[in-house]
Amino acid sequence: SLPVSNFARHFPSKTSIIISQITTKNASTSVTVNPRPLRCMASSVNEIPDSPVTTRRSANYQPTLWKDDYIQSLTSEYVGKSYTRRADQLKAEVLRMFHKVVDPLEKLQLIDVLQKLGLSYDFEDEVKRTLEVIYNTIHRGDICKENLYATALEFRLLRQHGYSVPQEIFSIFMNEKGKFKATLCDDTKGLLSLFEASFLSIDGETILDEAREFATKQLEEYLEQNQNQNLSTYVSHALELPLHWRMLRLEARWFIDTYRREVGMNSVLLELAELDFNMVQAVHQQDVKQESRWWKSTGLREKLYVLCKGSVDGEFFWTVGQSLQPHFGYSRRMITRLNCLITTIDDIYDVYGSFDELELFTDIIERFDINAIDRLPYYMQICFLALNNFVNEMAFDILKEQEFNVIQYLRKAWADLCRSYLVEAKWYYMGYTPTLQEYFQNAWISISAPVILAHAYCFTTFPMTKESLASMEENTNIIYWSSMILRLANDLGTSSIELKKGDIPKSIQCYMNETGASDKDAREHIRYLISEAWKKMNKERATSSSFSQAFMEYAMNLARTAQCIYQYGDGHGIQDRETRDNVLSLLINPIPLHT
Ligand code: 0FV
Ligand code: MN
Ligand code: MN
Ligand code: MN
Ligand code: MN
Repeated sequence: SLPVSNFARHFPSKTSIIISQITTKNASTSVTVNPRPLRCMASSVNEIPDSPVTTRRSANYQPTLWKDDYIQSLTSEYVGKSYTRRADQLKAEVLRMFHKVVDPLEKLQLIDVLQKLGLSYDFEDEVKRTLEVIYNTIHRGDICKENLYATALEFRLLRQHGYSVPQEIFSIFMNEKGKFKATLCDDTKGLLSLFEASFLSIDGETILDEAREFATKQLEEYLEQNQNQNLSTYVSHALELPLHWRMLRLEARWFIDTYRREVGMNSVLLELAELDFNMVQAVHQQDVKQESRWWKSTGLREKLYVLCKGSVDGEFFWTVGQSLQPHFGYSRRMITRLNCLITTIDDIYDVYGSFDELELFTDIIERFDINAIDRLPYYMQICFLALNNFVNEMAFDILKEQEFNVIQYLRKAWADLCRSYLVEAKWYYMGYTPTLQEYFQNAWISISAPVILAHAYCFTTFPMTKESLASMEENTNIIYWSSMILRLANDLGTSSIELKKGDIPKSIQCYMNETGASDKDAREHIRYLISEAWKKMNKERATSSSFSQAFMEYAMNLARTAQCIYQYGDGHGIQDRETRDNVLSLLINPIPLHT
């Protein structure tokens, strides 16, 4: 653990070290450096340290893409009776389809398309009933026979919906040596289906490991040889990120465009998907407008004199990844606030605050001691009160709705987060490179997912009781694995920039330091850890019964959102072109209707 006494010798409290010029280390060279420069001026706590003359570091984020004025100007025509009426007509038609289709494979395909179009939440009952029937007849083998595509589709959908289907369902496609048969190499559609199915594995399922390896290799070869085939669009999309790891709403936006061009597509499904997407977008726009107003009213951005990451459109993008259904407006709005607060406080610990300030802030957060806030610098007072108001408001709403008080539970989650932030700040000032294991012990908390999921738990658990809180505190596996994926994906996307700006070594650098691996190999290792973490998460979902389905979906969606946001780098802090396009297509631009 941390040699605190050693640390204290380097940095006695109430030091006044002024370092005006921060030297930046080149991230790709050595990462183990001895005591690092202070990141800003530490000042005695009685001064007002946030006056503009104080030399503080700023994270130098680009100005937020869209200011509040712009967000307030968003409008959508997709509100009102005429659209709801048309959507209801189309839904009725889809329901009739469910009854008309008798072939089990066709039913599975219908469910698959509905899910990819982002529509399945409207047909939960039909999907459930259909899969129940299919599950009960699975042993008859009348769906799949020797059809790899159908077997894998069935496997994926059943597992996704919580049915236990053994991996041995794929044995018939393997030879005596336990390898997939060479005759499958030309069945690209089947291989694609097998590839997607393999991501529902839990650890120890070697047939599925084999399946993923085999399918990946064959699909990569297919792509090399067939650039312009219709199927290659799907293959390259899958190889980029499997369906099980994708952010649902972004996938829907992509799939609608792809499906439109497909021969034999169903125009009823397409029209409903386009209409529904736009109508849900209109609901999301209202949420983001409301929360942008809230964010502006806290004044946090102006008070910090820095461009911190918090931009409501970006935070809301996270939110949509986690909670997309139109009727979850309250949780979406609160989670957006939560994201803004997390991002701001993370930046305070990472770059903005002096170490003395951070220690004090952590101490006050641990007790949520409202009486002590006069000891904080002004910008931290604002921040603490904004956080306090938020936590109180949420706890109040839950107390009112559920007659149960969660305030201590939420406060504890924040205290844990800030304590983990402080550990990283200490490491930073010590120039300390932890072992990978030591890093993870802290980093799964400092990524903030446990705080997010603590709040989400309150939205998704009915009734909220002493027992439900206890079972949450006993069984933290799903939270742990979801957090780990967020952390690992974040490190892949952000650590190079973070190191240049001055930050602690993240998982990639800890691993390099420990093993002597190259940056490339370390990243490969981190991606491997992500896929292992998914297996653990799949297992939790399959075996733990104490959580609501909604909560587990939430935990998985958080991981998915992270993987999409950090796919091309730091899509959160930097807002690269991909992120900009994603925000535009999810929140701003409706799908042009073709009817
Ligand atoms: C901070 O990213 C940040 F915004 C996080 C943790 C993403 C998840 C948060 C929300 C959904 C708002 P950054 O890379 O700065 O995090 P670390 O922990 O590396 O400082
Ligand atoms: Mn709908
Ligand atoms: Mn950070
Ligand atoms: Mn941080
Ligand atoms: Mn990071």
